[in-house]
Amino acid sequence: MKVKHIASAVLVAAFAVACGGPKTAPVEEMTLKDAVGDKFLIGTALNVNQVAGRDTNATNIVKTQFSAIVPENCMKMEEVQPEEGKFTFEDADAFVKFGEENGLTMTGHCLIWHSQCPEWFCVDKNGKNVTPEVLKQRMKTHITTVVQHFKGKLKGWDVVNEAIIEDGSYRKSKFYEILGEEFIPLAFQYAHEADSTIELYYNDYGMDNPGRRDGVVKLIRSLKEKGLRIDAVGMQGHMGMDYPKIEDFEKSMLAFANEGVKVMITEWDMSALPTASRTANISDTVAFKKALNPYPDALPDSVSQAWNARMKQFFDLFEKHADIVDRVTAWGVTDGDSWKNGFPIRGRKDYPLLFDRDYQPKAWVKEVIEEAKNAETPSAE
Ligand code: 9MR
Repeated sequence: MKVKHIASAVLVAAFAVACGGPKTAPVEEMTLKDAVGDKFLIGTALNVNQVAGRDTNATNIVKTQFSAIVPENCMKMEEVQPEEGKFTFEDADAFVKFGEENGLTMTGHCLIWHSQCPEWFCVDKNGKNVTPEVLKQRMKTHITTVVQHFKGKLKGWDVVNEAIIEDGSYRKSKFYEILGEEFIPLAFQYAHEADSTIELYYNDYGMDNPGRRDGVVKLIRSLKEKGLRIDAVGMQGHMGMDYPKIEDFEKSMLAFANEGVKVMITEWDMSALPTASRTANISDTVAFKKALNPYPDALPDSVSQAWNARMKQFFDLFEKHADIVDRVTAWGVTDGDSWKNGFPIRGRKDYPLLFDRDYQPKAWVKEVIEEAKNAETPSAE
């Protein structure tokens, strides 16, 4: 069942009407989470500055506009177990404290991922791959310790991140090299054994791709056939102005839901810059650099309008499928926080998030709030 978010502004309005107050509800204060209501959780990733309280403008946005949070980095493998047996939960604990103090639903990200995995994890002292038995033991210890540490605090975990590639086959990571396909069911099994109440998710990017879509569908089926728990698929929403196609993204949402899991739009951002390959050479020429970083001062109106329209189209898609979507999470609070400023080319200025560098909501966010206000405001007759 979905968590019912109480729309504070709507409550104020109802109170005013019940007390014989003005008929026009004081809905100016309506925020994004109020506007989304109980359709799905609306979340954001938090970075360590925000977790440490060093960016109060951003944390004020989080407290008022969002109903859910996920740690951008501080629960990843290399952060919580940098050396074997040495667990460090300081930042992650601060994240949880912030979430608890502000009544936010929290997701853990992530238990097993080939990236941001500490170097020691899959190799022995000589740098050789460990045996399957050793890797299983290390996975079990990591997952058990981390899941149990946060028991009762989080709603769910991204158990495995980014393990299927575009042709639907398995990424040839160290985990796959050593354990084969078995590493995924094992990770889900260990997580469930550590906390049988916690929701378990598989999370990946480029989910509009038909090959990856089929691969993930197969994965869900195989986990279910083994009797393992999987509650949702996280569809990372790293987008650009020319990808993904809405229809392809929608097809994947429906394909996953059809397998009996919920869908979460995780890591949502949309680059407003020209799509560049990560192999592009920034040192090429001044003209080349300018072409790839075309808006170092501000986004021109025409680009901003196109960007806002495309974000709104995707948001409308998520609302259209609110029956299968459990959460929509932006990958950062403001444009200045986004990893997209450094990827795939360092030093670009991008504009991919829901709030700008001045902590103001983007036009499409205001539009969503306006639409909700109009739907809630009693008519003035
Ligand atoms: O946003 C994260 C960035 O700060 C880190 O440097 C990066 C390291 O790989 O990870 C970023 O988040 C990633 C997420 O954990 C998994 N999906 C892709 C995200 C963007 O790279």
